Parts: sequence; structure tokens; C-alpha cells
Amino acid sequence: MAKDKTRLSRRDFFKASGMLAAAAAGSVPALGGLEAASAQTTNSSGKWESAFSACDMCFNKCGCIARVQDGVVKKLDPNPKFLKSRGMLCARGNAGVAQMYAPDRLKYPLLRKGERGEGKWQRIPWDEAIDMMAEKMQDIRQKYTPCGHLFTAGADLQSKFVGRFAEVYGSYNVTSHESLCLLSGSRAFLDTFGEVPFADVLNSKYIIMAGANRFEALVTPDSIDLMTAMQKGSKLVVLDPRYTKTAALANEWYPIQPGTDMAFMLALAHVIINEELYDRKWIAEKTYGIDQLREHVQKYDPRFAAEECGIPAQDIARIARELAAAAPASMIYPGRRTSDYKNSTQVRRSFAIVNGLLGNWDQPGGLLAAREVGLKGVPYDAPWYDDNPDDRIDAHKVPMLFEHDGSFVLTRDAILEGKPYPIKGWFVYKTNPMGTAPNRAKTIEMCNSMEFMIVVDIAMSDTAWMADLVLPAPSYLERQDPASGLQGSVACACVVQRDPVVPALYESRPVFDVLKDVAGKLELGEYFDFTIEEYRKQQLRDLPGAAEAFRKDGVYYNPSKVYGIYEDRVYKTLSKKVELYNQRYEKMGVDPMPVYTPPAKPPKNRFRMVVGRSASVTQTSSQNNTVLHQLTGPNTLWLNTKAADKLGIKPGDLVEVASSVGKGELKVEITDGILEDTVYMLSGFGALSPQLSLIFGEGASMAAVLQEGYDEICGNAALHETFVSVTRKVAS
Ligand SMILES: Nc1nc2c(c(=O)[nH]1)N[C@H]1C(S)=C(S)[C@@H](COP(=O)(O)OP(=O)(O)OC[C@H]3O[C@@H](n4cnc5c(=O)[nH]c(N)nc54)[C@H](O)[C@@H]3O)O[C@H]1N2
Ligand SMILES: Nc1nc2c(c(=O)[nH]1)N[C@H]1C(S)=C(S)[C@@H](COP(=O)(O)OP(=O)(O)OC[C@H]3O[C@@H](n4cnc5c(=O)[nH]c(N)nc54)[C@H](O)[C@@H]3O)O[C@H]1N2
Ligand code: SF4
Ligand SMILES: [Mo]
Repeated sequence: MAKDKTRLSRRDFFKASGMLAAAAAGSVPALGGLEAASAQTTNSSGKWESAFSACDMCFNKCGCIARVQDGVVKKLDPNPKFLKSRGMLCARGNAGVAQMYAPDRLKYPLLRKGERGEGKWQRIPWDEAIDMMAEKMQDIRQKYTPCGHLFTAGADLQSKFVGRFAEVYGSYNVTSHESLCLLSGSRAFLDTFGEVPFADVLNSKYIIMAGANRFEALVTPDSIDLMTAMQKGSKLVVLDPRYTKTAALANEWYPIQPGTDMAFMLALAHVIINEELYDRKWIAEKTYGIDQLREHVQKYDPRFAAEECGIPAQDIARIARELAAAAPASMIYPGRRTSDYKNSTQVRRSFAIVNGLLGNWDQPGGLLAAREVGLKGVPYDAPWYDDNPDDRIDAHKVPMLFEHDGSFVLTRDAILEGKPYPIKGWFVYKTNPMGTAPNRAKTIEMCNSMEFMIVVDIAMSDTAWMADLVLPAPSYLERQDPASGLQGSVACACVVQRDPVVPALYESRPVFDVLKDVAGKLELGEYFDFTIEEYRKQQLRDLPGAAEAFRKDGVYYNPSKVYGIYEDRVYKTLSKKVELYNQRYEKMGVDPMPVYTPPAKPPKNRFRMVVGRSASVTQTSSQNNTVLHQLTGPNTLWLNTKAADKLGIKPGDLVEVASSVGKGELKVEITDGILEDTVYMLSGFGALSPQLSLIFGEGASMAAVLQEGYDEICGNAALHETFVSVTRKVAS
């Protein structure tokens, strides 16, 4: 496929769109969407070009092909050669064009003029913005040591440059969206199998999906493979307090009492062990701790679990037998977001243990080990700063923090306390903690405690709204990105990269360029002494076929062994085996096996709030998309029919939902598809930023209502530990 040879240069684009003249006259018109972009393009040749890219509307990076006419992206199609996404581009993926040409895109650097969060901005030129960044960062480093600056970056191929910058600048304080997402699950599987697995959904015969919603919360290829596997006769059992679309399509759905999954999993282990439904050879050769586990699960029989979970005991016993009969082509699906409960690592350990017990590992239909993609790192020696404190600001608060991601909620608390040391600068790239970290009031306090806060985004997110300096980024279709390895099921170990499909819009600049410029001013230029092109060459140096594959197919696959990887490999655990009993936990004084504690019950007339996804939006980042906005929102509060009756609430009433930390008002949706003591609402509404013009004033903010518990082992946020009241405000 010919790449866009006639691609317009950035200057040509502005010229063609008439913007250069307008800019010279001092008034850059707002490109009001795709139509406006096309209308402003003169000399239309009508010629279509195609270019590969990888979708960035969520972290999955599905392969796509941009169809470009006269320098304007008109359409995105799935890349059929991209096996990970199985030739699919979801609704959000298709709406990538609208994201790029959104009228609300940030267009040039903005400096706060009024009070923080007041919304008074002054447009400044880039060189001034870079000078100011360098000056403030230097100032903070001198006053508070390099660790006095926090760096936060979301899911992105360029986030690695933020980490690199933080390291050479000298700060250990780096956080990401991950401690609001999946770290407790990663912890649990790492501490059982020695690595975080992928699920071979396609070849699985029996899947228990607990606390995951693969037909709405899309994860490729799992979402598509689940459909295929079910068409081939695979059985799906869903545990979810809500009747999700995945629940609707499952063979069996159990509205499990929130926070009780561990009781269910331990009861499965009880049946499997007591009825000797496991493979003795596997247990003897590959696992550690069967005797301790046998003893541990005796008290967790199906009757006990039934009382806790609200799932009949005979069903639990039957499911255990069916799961074992299908093993090793069966699985407790590991899930993705595990930011649920204070004991989420232990809950997910119970998932991992059942898989370990059945040997659902490294074989078709079970959990799979990661594979080599062959991508090379680009090492560097960061300078040492004598004045720095010993550790991250959130260190030692939980026993097993992930060193690279830390814990956002623990970091925020430490910053607000100013202990053990002050943090006064904050750089945020492509993540929106104001909308995605629980207890928004606290995040506002954190922003207020900063001397200087910089946000790089494509839109005026709520986090950008709180910043001192807001910098416009190009969207994924406009920038060059380093290569990245992608894994997922049997579909791949592949490598993707991005090149601009069209030149960067407005004055947007990639974060790499921004950091490189600032590094230069801070005398750290030697650590950014390369272009992305050169960086990629280094990454791909052992993959001679990659460049040609990118050109031809838009993706590079490294064919490698999928199953049996561990036949001659030792597990990266203390016992060098799959740890049913965790030796390291024992040494650290953490329960070596998951001990069940019943979750607190909501007090009378209060409800447990749970978090979940819609297929047509991502977190907080696409609700304001002109296309997706028509499909989603404003958000509603799911309330059980009986609970609504008791409260005298009728369909469509406006209700106030309030926790101990915040509240919001939204319309109610009365349904039998949620447990009586549980409520749910979609995230991403109730925004504070008026520059999210489609959704400003719509619905309620989940981040404002959620309290901020955290996982006691790794500090991952615990988003489901919030009780709320629901009160009618206005009848429908
Ligand atoms: N369309 C779309 N797709 C996405 C995303 C998106 O925003 N939109 N986000 C992506 C990201 S970053 C992630 S991490 C993944 C998330 O993927 P998932 O983890 O599958 O997503 P959630 O929708 O959060 O699913 C959690 C489910 O758990 C249920 N639940 C709540 N409490 C309990 C409990 O105690 N026990 C059980 N068994 N269930 C419970 C909730 O009702 C919810 O349906 O999705 C990814 N894919
Ligand atoms: N209430 C609530 N909180 C949650 C969750 C939830 O479901 N509900 N889910 C949790 C999970 S699983 C996760 S993964 C996290 C995700 O949390 P976040 O990382 O905060 O995810 P998003 O809300 O998608 O925010 C992404 C930000 O990046 C910006 N952006 C998009 N594209 C670009 C780009 O190309 N360049 C730049 N520079 N910026 C861009 C968007 O405008 C947006 O401001 O949230 C967690 N927190
Ligand atoms: S799942 Fe959808 S939004 Fe996510 S990368 Fe794939 S196409 Fe894009
Ligand atoms: Mo996530």
C-alpha cells in the first residue's frame, strides 16, 4: 500500500487551509470539525491516500488505516493484517476522526491568569512556554530537591519519555493511570505465576468471568475471541452484581454480592481439592503449597460461599466440577481493572490460585506466558543527585508497591501532608486524574498545593482546567511514536509504531519535542539527543524485517512459541514454582493465602457504588466526542426496582447521590439488572471544565463521589469501597 506520498507538510496544510494568513493577522480561526477542515482546504485534487496507524481511542491500539483526502482524514478502517484486533475497529475507534477534528481541541499553549480553576487563560508562544517550564522546574528542583516534582503519564507510546525525563531530572516520583486500574491483579498473578499472563480466550472451553465485562469493556483480542469461542461451544459463566451485556450473553449469570468473589473462588478450590479434580503430576512437579492450600480451604465450602455471595451452593459445586473437567483449557479469567477493594490483590490471588491448581497455564485454552517480541531497549545512565531523599514519597505505606507506578492515592495523601517531604511541581501527560482518581475534592486540594502544574492534553480536561500551563498535544493521527510491543492471547506478539497520517493541527507539539527542549534548557540535552526515528532504529535493531513489515502491513509480528514456554523455564517466584502458597508474603507478614473477610454491608438506605464501562466511551476521554456523545450520556444512576420503590423514586427522577466525600445530581434509571444494595453510574460526566462544551453541565461526576480506599498490599485504588445515599430532588 502506498503511504501518503503527497502528504502535506505542516506549513502546506496551514497554507491550504487559509490558516497561515489568518494566523499572521493574529486570529487563528477555530477549525470547527471535519467539515470545516475540508471546507478550508483549497486546491482539492480529490485524490485519496491511505496510511497505517494504530488506534489510540483506548489503550488497545487496534490496527487501522486512515483514508485521507486532500490532507484531511475522512475515515478510519480496520487493518485486516492486524491480528490483535481481529480486523475490528470499535465505535470509539471509528470516532477517532471526530476526536482529531474536535472543535474543543486545545490549539496553543495557555497560561493561567486568574485563580486556579477560574478559567482565565492567556495564549502564549511556545518558546515562552518552554522557557517557563524550564525555569519553574529548575526552581522547584533547587527549593525542594528533584523529588519535589511529580510526573504523571497515562497510557501512551510516548509516556516512556516522561519517565525518562523524570529520571534524568532526578525525581523518583512518577505515577500513572495504572494504580487506578490493574496493579492489584498484576501483583496477584506475578506473585503466583511469576509473571502477568494473557488469556487464551479463543481456545478456552470454560470461562469464569468475575468482575470483568468483556463485551462492553473492550480488550482486544479477548472481546472478539470470546464471541468466537462461544460460537464454537465454549461456556461462559459471569459473576457481576450488574446485568451487563456480557452477563446477558453468558450461559450463566450470577448477580454476586459485591466484594465476595474470594469466597466463591476458595469454594471452587475446596471442591477441586476435596474431590481430587486436579492433575496430580502438575501439582507435584510445578506447584508449591498444595498441602497448605488443602488445609486453608477446608472452611470455605460451597455452603459457606453461598451465604456470602448469594450464589446457590449446588451451582458453585457444579461449576467447580465443570471448570475442572475442562481444564487445562479452562480459566478463571484474570480480568483487567482490579481497582475494586482494599483486598483486591488477595481477591485476584484467589483467581490465580484456582488457575494454578488446575494447571490452566501455558497450554491451549488457559493462561499464557508473555512472549518475546524482540524489541530492544535504549539504555541510559541517569545522573545521581546527592540532595535527593531516599525514596518515593509513597514508599513504605504498603508492603508491595510497584516501584515504577507507585500509588496515586498514597502519593496524593503524602503530598497533602507534605510528608516525608514536599512536592510542589506537577507535570501531567495524557491522563486526567481529576476525572479518574477517586475523591475529586482531594485532587483539587492537591492541585491547589502546587507551585506550578503543567498539563499536556488534546482537550481542556478537568485536570488541564486546574493547571498553570496547558500545552496542546497532537492526536495519534498527527504524531510519530516510538515502537511498542503488544501482547494478547495467541493472536500476537507484535510491534506497532505510528507515523503522522496528517501534519499536527494548530500549534500542537508532541510531548517528546517539549521534553527534549526543556531538557536542553536544564542541561540534560544529552539524554534526549536523538529523534524518534533514531530511537526507533535502536529499538528495532534486532528485527531486520520490521521496517518492511510496517511499510507493507502496518504491523510486525515475531512468530514465536505460544505454548509450552515454561517446559524448560523456572518460575520467577521464591520456590521457582507456581505458588499456591506465597513464600514471600509469609516472610513479609502478609497472608500467604487469601483469607476471606466479608465486605462491610451498606447501612440502611445506603448503597455500594460500583464502577464499570460503556462500549461507546473510554474512561473520561471520549464523552465529549461529537459522534460518541450522540451514543452515550448523560450518565444515569442505576437503581434497583425494589430499592427505588422503598425510596419512592420513579423512573427519570432527578436524584442526588452523595458519599462522605462528594455528591452529584443525575437522572435515575430503575432496573432489575442490579442488586438491591448496589448502584452504578458511568464515569466521565459532571465535568468542571466548560471547554468540554458538549458534556459540561451534563450528569454527575463519579470521581467526585468515590471515596479513596486503596489495596493494602500494593496501593492500587479501591474504587468500590464507597457507600452512597440516594435522594429524590425533582420528580420526572
Ligand atoms: N468501551 C470501553 N472499553 C474499555 C474501556 C473503556 O473505558 N471503554 N477501558 C479499558 C480499560 S482501561 C480497562 S482497565 C478495561 C476494564 O475492563 P473490565 O475490568 O472488564 O471493566 P469494568 O467495566 O470496570 O468491569 C468490571 C465489572 O465488575 C463488576 N463488579 C463490581 N463489583 C464487583 C464484585 O465485587 N464482584 C464481581 N464479580 N463483579 C463486580 C462491575 O459491575 C463491572 O461490570 O476496559 C478497557 N476497555
Ligand atoms: N470513576 C472512575 N475512575 C476510574 C475508572 C472508572 O471507570 N471510573 N477507571 C480506572 C481505570 S481502569 C483507568 S485505566 C484509569 C484511566 O484514567 P486516565 O488515564 O485519566 O484516562 P482518561 O480518562 O481516558 O484520560 C485520558 C486523558 O488523555 C487525554 N488524551 C487523549 N488523547 C490524547 C493524546 O493523544 N495526547 C494527549 N496528550 N492527551 C490525550 C484525554 O483528553 C484525557 O484527558 O481511570 C481509572 N479511574
Ligand atoms: S478497542 Fe476500540 S477504541 Fe480501543 S484501540 Fe481498539 S478500536 Fe480503538
Ligand atoms: Mo484501565
